Amino acid sequence: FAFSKEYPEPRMFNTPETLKPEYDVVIIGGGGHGLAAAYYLAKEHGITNVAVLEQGYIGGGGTGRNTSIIRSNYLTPEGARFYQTSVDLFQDLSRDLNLNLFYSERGHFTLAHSPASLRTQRWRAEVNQHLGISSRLVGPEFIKEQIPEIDLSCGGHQPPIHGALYHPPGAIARHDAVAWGYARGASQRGVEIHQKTAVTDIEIRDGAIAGVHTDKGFIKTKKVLSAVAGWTTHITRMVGLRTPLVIHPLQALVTEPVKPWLNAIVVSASLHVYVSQSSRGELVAGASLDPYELISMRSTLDFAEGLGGHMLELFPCLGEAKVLRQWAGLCDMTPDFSPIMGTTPIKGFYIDSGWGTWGFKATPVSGMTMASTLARDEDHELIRAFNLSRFEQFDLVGEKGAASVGH
Ligand code: PYC
Repeated sequence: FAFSKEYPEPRMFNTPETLKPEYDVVIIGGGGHGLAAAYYLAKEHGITNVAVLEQGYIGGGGTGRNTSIIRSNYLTPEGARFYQTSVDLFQDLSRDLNLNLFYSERGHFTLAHSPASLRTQRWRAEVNQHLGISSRLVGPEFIKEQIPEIDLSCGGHQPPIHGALYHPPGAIARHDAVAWGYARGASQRGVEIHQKTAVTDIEIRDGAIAGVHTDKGFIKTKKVLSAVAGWTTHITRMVGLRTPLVIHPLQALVTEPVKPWLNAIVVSASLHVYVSQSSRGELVAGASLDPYELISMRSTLDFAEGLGGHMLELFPCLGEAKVLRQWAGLCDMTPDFSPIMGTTPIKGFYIDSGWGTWGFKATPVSGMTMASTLARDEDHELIRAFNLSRFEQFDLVGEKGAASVGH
């Protein structure tokens, strides 16, 4: 992907020094979701008088901290349709953004270590196939053929691998580049991106959004989108909205880079491991959520030890691999493992949250659907089921295809 003449300097995005007194839309959060919403607002709806406010730097939150897995093998019809639209958008995104996102289709294996788990994976495969999603049950021979380095006996320390749910379109991408690409595309269309700009309060008059207070002054606006993984409850308190969100850290690590050997994305819910090899050669891996509520991005030895042990049970060849770095991100967890998206009881206040452990893969579709929702002031049909109101209507979307969580 060469930079074309159409995309002259600056190489990535404009960084205006000062805020304007008024915008049509203010987006709080310069992660993938906020930037994607800004991009589609400008590209699809011609709404360009938009400010994205980011308290840190773009892509520095959940977008840059996830393990970059993209898949659509979910279990609810609402979730599967939504994430499949995201996979479709991702497949064309490098071309759309004119930036190489290193999108790489790898095939995604969810391992089953017991007959009971195999039954669950078969159920998932049936639901996926019914919804037109490429996904099937495979046996140990197929797994070994595709991933010769795997130890199907798990070293005898864990129940052996009985089979897996195989999802061929499962992919990874360079997550930072997704944020940069959306930022650049939005900026080229007139959106302003203000980093190091914190929102301190939100002004409501007569039940409608009137403006946003920031550490750089007040901005008038009638529409605000909150797209701030980990900080949603901080923002919703400013407008007096209650959500059922609780925040847990999720940790991850990468090893030193090694020659490419692991093609697939491998997930074992029983061993609390998911691992893939990045385009740089690092093994990118993670486990379950930390089991306590906490707003902190510290990482722990406990996590690295536990994950390291389980990775060796699956891949004994990693005995000499060194961990290069580890980190944590913040997850807004919902009780039903589906996101909270769309309009709210406050006129002009929109929410894109509850991204738990499933947010990166939804970046394009959340941007597209939230942009439509803001432009039309009506929930896009793909996100209707995810509206905050489902919690008072007892109409949850129990998503058992979510990863890194205990169901
Ligand atoms: O949804 O595939 C996923 C995932 C993997 C790690 C965290 N979430």
